[in-house]
Amino acid sequence: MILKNNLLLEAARGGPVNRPPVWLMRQAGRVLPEYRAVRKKVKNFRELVTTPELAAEVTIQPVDILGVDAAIIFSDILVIPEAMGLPYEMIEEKGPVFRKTVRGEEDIEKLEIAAGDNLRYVTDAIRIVKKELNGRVPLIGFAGAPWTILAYMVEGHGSKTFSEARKFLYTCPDSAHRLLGKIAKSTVNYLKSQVDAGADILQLFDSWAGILSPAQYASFAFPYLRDIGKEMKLYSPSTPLTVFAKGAFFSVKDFGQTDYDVIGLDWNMDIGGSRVLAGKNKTLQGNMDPALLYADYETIRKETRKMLEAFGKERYIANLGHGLYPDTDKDKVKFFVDVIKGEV
Ligand code: 1CP
Repeated sequence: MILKNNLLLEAARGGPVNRPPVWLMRQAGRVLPEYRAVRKKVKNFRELVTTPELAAEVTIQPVDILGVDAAIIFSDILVIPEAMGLPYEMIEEKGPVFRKTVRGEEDIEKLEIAAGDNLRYVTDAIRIVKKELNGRVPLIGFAGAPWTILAYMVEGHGSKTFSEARKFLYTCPDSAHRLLGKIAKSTVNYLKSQVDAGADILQLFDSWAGILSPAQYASFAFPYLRDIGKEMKLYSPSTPLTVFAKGAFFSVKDFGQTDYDVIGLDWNMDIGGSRVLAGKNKTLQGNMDPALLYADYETIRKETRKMLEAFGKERYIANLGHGLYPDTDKDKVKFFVDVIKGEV
């Protein structure tokens, strides 16, 4: 299907664009009253994620309401641990909790390699979204990076330090590699099924990249992401790939040598320096501090224009440096998008 708004894919491939595309991490969610209304109709987060019609509805909301240049499929990175045999619960205001965690070799042995069909509810939602969008904007598919998924599987819940997960890397390195290998295989199966269902571009979220040392990242995180990139490029050369390794400024140069087309930056990273590290053939995505959106309109305009200037028009996708905070004013989110589009 021909896309009416192809800005995101053009920018990802390094083609000419008349302005940078914009979308926002966590654009579907509690900032939108329309999302909260749908969320109220279901028992919990999982029901929303596993009901394709509802997941599709909240995926499209930000395209209609905020005017962003892409939709991202409404799901969570934690559907992979669940498909491998570790179900999660999403506790309101707190985040995910796993009843069972990975403690050692025996637990890893029991985990399954997820195949596309365990996650049919996601691919069904993708098919509905693609049909309903009818080519208006591209659809982003996604998955968590193996290290970030391991962190939740071992720790069992969110954490500022993930010290249990980091302990696991030092105390059971061989088991960690076995687990990472299983997660990576599951992730490739899952991403392939998303492409088959119609995802136009894929993003890997390594949200906890920045808590590893460069050496640990080079051993336990980077190679798995690199290989996922390689496999996905072979599987679908026309599907652009994005990697977002939050906090891992030390990884930008290495990702510049991989099959990823787009490198996501958070607001700790220097824009000019990252361009040099990533190299000419990569597109950068990011990187506004989501806390800017608590400021007054004039400050939002000024800081956003500064960001646009620093990145330049070429090979750039405007976004935040991490997900929107749920208590952000929706009008300010829309204003940020409109400044980028040159409309205000
Ligand atoms: O209904 C609700 O309010 C629950 C909040 C919520 C939402 C809306 C969670 C719980 N997940 C999501 C959806 C989600 N998660 C999307 C949807 C698409 C969109 O961006 O609009 C995406 C891409 C994710 C990915 C995700 N989940 C990441 C990677 C990105 C990031 O934020 O770093 C991570 C780390 C998660 C785990 C997760 N899910 C939810 C929470 C609160 C958390 C973080 C928990 C923690 O602090 O460790």
